[in-house]
Amino acid sequence: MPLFMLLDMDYFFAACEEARRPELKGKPFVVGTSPEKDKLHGVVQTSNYVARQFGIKSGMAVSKAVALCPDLKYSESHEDYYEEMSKRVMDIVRKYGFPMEIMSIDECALRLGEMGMEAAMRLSTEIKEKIRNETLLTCTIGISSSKIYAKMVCDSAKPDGLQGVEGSGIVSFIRSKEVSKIPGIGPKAEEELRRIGISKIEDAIGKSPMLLMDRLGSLGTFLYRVANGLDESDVEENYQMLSIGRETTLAYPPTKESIMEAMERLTDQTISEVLKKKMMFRGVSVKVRYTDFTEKIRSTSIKNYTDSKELLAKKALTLIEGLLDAKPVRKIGVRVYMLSEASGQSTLF
Ligand code: TTP
Ligand code: MG
Repeated sequence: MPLFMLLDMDYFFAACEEARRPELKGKPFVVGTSPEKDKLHGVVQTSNYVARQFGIKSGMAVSKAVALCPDLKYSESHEDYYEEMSKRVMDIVRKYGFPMEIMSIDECALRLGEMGMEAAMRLSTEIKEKIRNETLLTCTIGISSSKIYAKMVCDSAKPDGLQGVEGSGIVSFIRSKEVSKIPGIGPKAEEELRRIGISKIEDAIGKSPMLLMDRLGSLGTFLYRVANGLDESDVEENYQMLSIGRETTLAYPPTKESIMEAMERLTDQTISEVLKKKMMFRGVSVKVRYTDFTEKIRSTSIKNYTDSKELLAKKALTLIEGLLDAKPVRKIGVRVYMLSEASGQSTLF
């Protein structure tokens, strides 16, 4: 059975600040959205594990966090620096050469294949050490038989953890957890499920897929599969090493028009770069970062190599359509991959 690895950085933004300001280590500490002098108006982006002991959480008003912990240290957010640290971490992981999906600024998944649990654990130990040595940051790694199961294992091994759960053990590992521990099951779905008597994952085991689908649509089918140990979620390779693309941060609040304008600009810039490098591409991907820093990437492939701006624009717009309604968007990116030299001879993949 193939294995999957999910790696998520521990208290990422706060850990990045601690890495360059060691005096913060061991003290309760948050990174928030407002400037230092106006911190009480901000929202907590993340907190270190000392601050979490006071009940402080991401998304909480900083004023409330300070009320919970009067000695709380605060830093305003430095997004460019976290991006840079993220890139360093992702580059370390990518060099191992496994099919890789970057899931957010601090999280990625690898398809390890049929290597066996022992080798997967050894590899994970090595990756954790390398990241710690090169960036001073810790992460947690979960290994299991699908991407979703690996994520759930990772979540419960935090912080600075490493855990593997083989295929046969995954149902007993997840069954006593709340349904909200399944990535994708949010507060609305949780409420809907409570109404039919499901609050823990085990409550969903054996429930008819029809009933779950009736209540939650495709999310119901997903829950049925996850709860019964049938999930096969795979790594969706994105942002390959050999790729060309551009990203931009949008003015707040973004409008449909400003997003479309930015998309046109990014498409133009990407194609100029493709033409300058005398390349053609078959893969197109689009990335959206929401204001809460979660990210989504959608990719598609084209049958034949191309350098057409119109085709790129059409594919990129179709991909981004599905990503705009969920939450306010902060940043978007367009990227092409599966590159080939325009002479048509040598393929780089
Ligand atoms: P997470 O991985 O969810 O959280 P974390 O890395 O801070 O802590 P953990 O050890 O539990 O993984 O998110 C990654 C970064 O994204 C986080 O450091 C800050 C940012 N973020 C926000 O800005 N707002 C939010 O609501 C959340 C959840 C995260
Ligand atoms: Mg994290």
